[in-house]
Amino acid sequence: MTRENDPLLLSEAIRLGIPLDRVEAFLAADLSSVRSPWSIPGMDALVARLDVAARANKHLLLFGDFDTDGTTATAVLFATLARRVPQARRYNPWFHEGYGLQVAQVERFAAEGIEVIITIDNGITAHAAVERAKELGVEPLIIDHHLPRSDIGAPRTTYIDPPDHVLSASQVGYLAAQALRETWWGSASHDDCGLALAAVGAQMDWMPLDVSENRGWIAYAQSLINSPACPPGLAAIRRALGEPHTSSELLSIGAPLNLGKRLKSIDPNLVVELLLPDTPQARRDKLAAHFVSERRRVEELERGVYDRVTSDADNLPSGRGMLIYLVESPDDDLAELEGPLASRLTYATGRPTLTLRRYPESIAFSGRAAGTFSFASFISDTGLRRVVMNMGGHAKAMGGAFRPERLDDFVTAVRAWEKSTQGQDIWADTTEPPALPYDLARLSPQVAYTLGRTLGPFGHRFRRPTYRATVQVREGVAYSGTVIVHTDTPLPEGVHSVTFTFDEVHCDGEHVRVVVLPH
Ligand SMILES: [Mn+2]
Repeated sequence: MTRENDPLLLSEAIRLGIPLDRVEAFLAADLSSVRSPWSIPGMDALVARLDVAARANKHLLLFGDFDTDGTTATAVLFATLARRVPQARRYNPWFHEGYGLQVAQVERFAAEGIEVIITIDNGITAHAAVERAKELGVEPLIIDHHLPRSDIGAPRTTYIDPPDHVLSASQVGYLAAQALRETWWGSASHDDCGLALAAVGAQMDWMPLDVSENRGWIAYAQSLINSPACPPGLAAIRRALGEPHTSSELLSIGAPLNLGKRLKSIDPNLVVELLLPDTPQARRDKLAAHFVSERRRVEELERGVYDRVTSDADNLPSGRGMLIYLVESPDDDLAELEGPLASRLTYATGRPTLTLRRYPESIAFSGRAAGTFSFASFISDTGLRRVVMNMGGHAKAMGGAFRPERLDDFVTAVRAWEKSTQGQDIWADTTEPPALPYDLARLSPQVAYTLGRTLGPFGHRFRRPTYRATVQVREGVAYSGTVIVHTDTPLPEGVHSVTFTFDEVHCDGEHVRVVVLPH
């Protein structure tokens, strides 16, 4: 049976709104889908400014972020910058410093003799820091993937921020590095190590998988990571995890690289060190072992919170509107709980979710959404901007903070924004979807894998659908036809009609293991 004739795939394609003549391309995306760096507006100007800086031997500093996207982006771009400008420095802020380039940091770097600051995975909303840099004679260059403010636009300096907003910072950083390699050494070809690191950032940063560029990029990276060409930093993480290969998504590798965001005690600069090409093997293994054991500690600490939130979610009325959830942290070393919890609540309810958490000086919020929903108008809303200290992000994931005494004002502003957007397309598919009868027995590995990646944890572009299937449990193993189904709660022996959503799909090309969340 060809892919186009697979009835399951056809029905999915129709449901997802993919034209039938694009179904094959939908499944078969490869590296040829990756855009040319020069197609990104502003790339010429950015590369020209970096070239001038390199020729003048300027002191450059690459300023990243503490999350996986920020650390992989920094590692990818810094490897190229440092090859041409040996005195180049890098800095990824600790979680406690807050997100994005700030005035005080600019002043510190200027005093240390830095002449050019290149931001990556931040900067497009750092207007004050950019202005301060210019006052101090430091040139700010911005490489970002977040949405600029719709009211005041991008800061007044050289920047790239692809306007389609479907790439992670690590991918944009990779493309900038590719343009620089071509300019400095005449090589326009791909760099496998950079592609693989950038793909991990893309998966961890919720980049949409209905975009063939991302599927092609990630599928290629997946095969690289399971080959001897695996970047050494990722190979070290895999050794520490005890995983001989990565079964499907890049998430098990990506999570330990996110520790700068998940634990207050982790320095994200060490994560970048792990990923850089010149780090000695023994040092790499030591860092990887540390990150993997700390990651396990995070999982342990968070388990209680997740259980509570999940059981709360069962009782949350589904319906329209933004879900606002205030979470308590069980441990002071835990940094960002808000984002992962918002993701879970979005999956559980289908509603765009804001998770709030109290810190001593502020209440932080993190937003996640699926389906047609976009945070674009939320991020730029004047009423909300009057209440928050900072706010930024992209269509499906965003964050910010406000002063603790403004909690009521914040909720009021959210509801006012919600009212002002009533009837808009963004709310179209945030209600509970109907359950589809889904014959898993007919699920070919290729189709399962594609659907799992498109609809699963990081395919949030689509509303996660609910499925019904018959599952048979024999000797403790659950099957639906030839597909092994792994559920969070074991099912008793016998035949069951299960309603579920995809959580993960693992596929080695022949066998499929579906991890489902019973609905
Ligand atoms: Mn980031």
